[in-house]
Amino acid sequence: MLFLDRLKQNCATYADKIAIEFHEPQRTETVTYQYIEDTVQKTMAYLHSLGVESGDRVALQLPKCLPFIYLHLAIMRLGAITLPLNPAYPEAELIYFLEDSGAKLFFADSHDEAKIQAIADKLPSLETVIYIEIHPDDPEEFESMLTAEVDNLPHPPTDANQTALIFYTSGTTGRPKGAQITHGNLTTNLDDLYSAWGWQDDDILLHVLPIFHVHGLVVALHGALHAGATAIMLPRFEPQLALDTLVKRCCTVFMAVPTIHKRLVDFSDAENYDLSHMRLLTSGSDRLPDDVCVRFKQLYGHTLLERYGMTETGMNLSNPLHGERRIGSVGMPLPSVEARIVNPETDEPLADGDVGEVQIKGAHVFKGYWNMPDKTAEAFTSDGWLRTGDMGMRAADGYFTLKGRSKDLIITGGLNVYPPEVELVLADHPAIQASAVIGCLDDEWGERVTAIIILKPEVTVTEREIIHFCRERLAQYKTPRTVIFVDDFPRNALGKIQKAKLREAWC
Ligand code: MLC
Repeated sequence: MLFLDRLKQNCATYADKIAIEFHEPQRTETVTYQYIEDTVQKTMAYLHSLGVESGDRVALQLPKCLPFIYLHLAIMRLGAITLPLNPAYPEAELIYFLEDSGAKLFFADSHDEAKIQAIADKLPSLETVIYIEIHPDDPEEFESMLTAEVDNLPHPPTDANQTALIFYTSGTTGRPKGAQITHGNLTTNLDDLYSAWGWQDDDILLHVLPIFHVHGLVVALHGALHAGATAIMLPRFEPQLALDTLVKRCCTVFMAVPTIHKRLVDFSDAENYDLSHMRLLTSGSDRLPDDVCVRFKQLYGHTLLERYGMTETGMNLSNPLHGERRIGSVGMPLPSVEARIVNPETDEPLADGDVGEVQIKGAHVFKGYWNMPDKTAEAFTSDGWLRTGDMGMRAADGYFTLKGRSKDLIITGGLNVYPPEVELVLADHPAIQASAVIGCLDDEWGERVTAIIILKPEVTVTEREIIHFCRERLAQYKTPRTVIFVDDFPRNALGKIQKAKLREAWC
């Protein structure tokens, strides 16, 4: 049964049960499964009246809020495609995502109206922008836009291969690519996680992640709705509020990235929180440092369950719910996932214990990048394995361990940054002759985006100016935190910059 059908069924089975409790500083909004079903139907009718049809891309650049969730579910149920966008994207990135996806309809935060109007002439494909006023103290605002007339709605998609979502991922060689996630991909992965993580309808998830990524939207929020469970949502992560809520609301499940777990173990009042009622705390989106895992266990009594996923696939590997959660390992393939380690040059499988590229196969793997057939072809081997770009090894007992990346990807606070995207921006700076962007290890963020720069002769420019230049063109998390000026780069015989040597010298 496709995820959307299962959700509809849950809305009937658990009609009066709380599906989502959305906590704002001023108030908490509580919605039942029946309310979700009713509001999604009304949102479908509203979108339909705006001309949204199957296959259309509808962009959402909204803060974490209930209207985002209603819109997203209604878009998918109309057979259209949700395009979730990080609210941190500045104009230049926004233009690219909207134009590349060909979105006709865009829901934006009313606070961004002036910014979006200023770039309207650069968005020829976009037909309609709807500004939503997100009033934490007036939740009716969005609902008042909806029509009560819900007759004759189109049938939900039945084709598992139909695209449900496009997530833009940072580009390995330049511009970001739109990964198309199908209804079948979502369903397979949710079914896998339901059994692997023992989701139950009496689970209460504490949701602190952003909802414009796979982790927060698909794994956490869809996961709870798919299980008929309750999601308690906080607009953003804040250690004390998260811990208070875990305890007061008797949450059973928590999902986060290593930067968040690090902040929890560093929290000064940690020993005053008893989390013994919880059953599952997971970590993903970046490598969990061993010491954070060990300290978490000492302070909170739980061994974090580390798992491995990516935007293009959802979740691939996971430590077991019962059984050994091996520190430093991302566990074993989920039930419907095939994983292997290969020589990245030849795609030949390697023996257990050898380090090579992790490759993945399964019905959860995305169908391709939006309008980029060449990039899609490059992403797969001739026999259909996805090249993850992550290096790893498999132990004889089946546990996988990640060992870095074959590409120069930087992960900061659980968010991916590909250096070429930042280098492209730096190349536009009039004072810069050449740049190399690397990730330097960082206690809090995992890695810190660092730009090593060669200036043109006889120009001067400060670190601050370079950071400001990038900040205007890139989301905050992609903007270099440190800028280092050098006279030359270490290069190999082919003239390629040796980033490993730069990391050794400057990180
Ligand atoms: C915020 N900042 C970041 C950042 N997030 N910088 C680098 N990397 C990040 N990820 C900036 C802010 O803009 C601010 O900049 C400064 O850091 C301090 O901000 P903050 O208020 O302390 O940050 P906060 O809002 O608390 O956010 C930190 C965080 C958040 C870790 C809670 O980044 C987060 O929720 N990350 C989760 C990301 C995620 O969901 N990833 C999943 C991807 S899916 P300034 O300049 O103003 O000081 C995926 C697949 C899978 O990877 O397997 O899951």
